[in-house]
Amino acid sequence: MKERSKRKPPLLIYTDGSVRDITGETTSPVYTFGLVKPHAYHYWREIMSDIESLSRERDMPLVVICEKERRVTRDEAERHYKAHRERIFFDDLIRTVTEGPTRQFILTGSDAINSFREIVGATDPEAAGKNTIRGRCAAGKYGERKVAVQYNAIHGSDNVVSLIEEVNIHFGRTEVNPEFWQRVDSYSAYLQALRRFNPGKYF
Ligand code: RTP
Ligand code: MG
Repeated sequence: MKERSKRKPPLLIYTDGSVRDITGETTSPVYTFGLVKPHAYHYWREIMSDIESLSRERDMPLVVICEKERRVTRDEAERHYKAHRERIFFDDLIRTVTEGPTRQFILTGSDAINSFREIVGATDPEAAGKNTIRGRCAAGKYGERKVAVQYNAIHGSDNVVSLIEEVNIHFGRTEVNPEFWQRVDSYSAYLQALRRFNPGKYF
């Protein structure tokens, strides 16, 4: 008798960047990307430790698989934030993310993208929950708080499409393990196929 295929059902990537399995159940890659912004760089150790403890408290542990210090170039910042190119705050945003070193990292964990975004908190630190990185930023834990929303301490990929783009901007092939790139590249290839065969329907 023919052995049944043990392959998992295909995942579909939707226009909002979410990933769902064949049953429509939302799932998410096991990796995500984050970056401590220059104004909070001095406090990166506290921030990384808070990410670890906040994720454990929420019962969705996130573990760092790779991290480094790097000053983001203007070109990298513009590609990273290209979705905001037409926004009035774009120049300020590029300036604040390039004005000093950043701490960049890749996390792994179940539903990593969404879990991490939960810990990061709302874009405006004043609106972020107390037990989030941005909420703690508003409370002055990571240095003096500045009024502009650009000073929100941290970035986190918000969906699988931005994850693919961002890790390709910020990390080289030899900087992260092959399993990671294998996963990222398979999502990437799948997205390209979707775009080719279903123009307009998917990313
Ligand atoms: P991020 O990409 O940095 O993780 O932030 P986010 O997803 O929470 O927010 P997003 O809408 O992607 O905005 C990107 C960054 O732009 C700055 N921003 N300024 N002045 C404003 O109204 C404004 N809105 C957004 C913030 O630095 C935000 O992190
Ligand atoms: Mg964003």
